[in-house]
Amino acid sequence: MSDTVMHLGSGKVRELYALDDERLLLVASDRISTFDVVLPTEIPDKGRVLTGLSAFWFAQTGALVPNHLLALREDGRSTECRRLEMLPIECVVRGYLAGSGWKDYLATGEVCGHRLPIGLLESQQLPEPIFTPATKAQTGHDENIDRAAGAALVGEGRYDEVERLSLELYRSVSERAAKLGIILADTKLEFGVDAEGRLVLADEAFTPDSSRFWPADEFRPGGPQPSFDKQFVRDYCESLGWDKTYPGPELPADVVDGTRTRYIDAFERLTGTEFGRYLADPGVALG
Ligand code: Q0N
Repeated sequence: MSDTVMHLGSGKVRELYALDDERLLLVASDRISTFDVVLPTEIPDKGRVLTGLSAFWFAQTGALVPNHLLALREDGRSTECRRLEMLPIECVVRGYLAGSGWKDYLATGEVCGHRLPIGLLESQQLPEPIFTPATKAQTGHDENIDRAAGAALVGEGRYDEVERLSLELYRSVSERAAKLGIILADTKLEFGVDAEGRLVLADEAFTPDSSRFWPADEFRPGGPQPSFDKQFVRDYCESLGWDKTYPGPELPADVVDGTRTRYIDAFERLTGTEFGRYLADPGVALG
C-alpha cells in the first residue's frame, strides 16, 4: 500500500481505516470473543464469513433501507463503506426474550419501556418484535434505554425513523431466516446519517456477532438457547473453570474446527451459497 491509510479505531474483532474523506475500510479479523473477552486463538475464515453474510444482507435489504456498503474487496474480509455521522445509539430489535432483555424483564416486567405480558419464559417469542435501543458504552456494557432517553440522544423524528426501519429490517430478515429453519432471536443495528441528512444502515448487519441465530429444530423455551456459532467455545471455556477475565484460554484444534464449521454452516444456510464459491469470488454474496 503506497497510500497512507489512517487507522480510525478497533472494535474487539474489527478494524476501521479512513480511505479518504468519504470512504472507510472495515476489516473483519478472525478473532473471536466470548464472555466479552477476545481469545488468543483465531477461528480461520470467521472474518470472511461475517463480511460475506453482512454484504449478503445489505444486498437483500437495500430496497428497504440504503446502507453504507460501497465495495466488497477480493480478500472477502474487507469492505469499503460510506463515511457517515453515526447515531449515538445501538438499534436493537428483539423478537424473543434473551440476554439483557430477559434480565430486565425478570427484574421489572419491562424491556426498554415496553411492558410485556406476565409469565413469559426465557427465550420465548414475544407477542410482537420490539425496538429496544441501547447506549454505546465506550467501555463496559451497553445500557438499555427507553424511548425518552433514545429520543433525547437522537431527536424524536430520528428516533421514530430508526425504530420503524429497524423493525422493518428485523421482520424482513427474520421471515427469510425462518423459512431456512433459523430463528433470528434479536439483532443489533447501527445507523448513520449521510451528507444529505438521510439515514443509512452501517456497521455489520445480521451476522452471528450482531445477532442471536438459533436453529429452529433445537428451540426449547424455558432456558437459554445454545448459540449457533459459539457454543463449543463457551462449553470449552466453562469446562476449564476460567474466571472470564482477560486473558482468555487458547482453544484446542477440535474446538476451533467445530466452531469454524458452524460459522460456514450459518453462511451457507442463510445465503444459499457454498462458502468456497464466496472465497473464489466474494461478489457472489451480493447476488
Ligand atoms: C463507525 N463504528 C462502530 C468497526 C465498527 N460508515 C461509518 N461511517 C462512520 N463511522 C462509522 C461507520 C461504520 N460502520 C462505526 N465506529 C465508526 C464501531 N466500529 C468499531 C471498529 O470496527
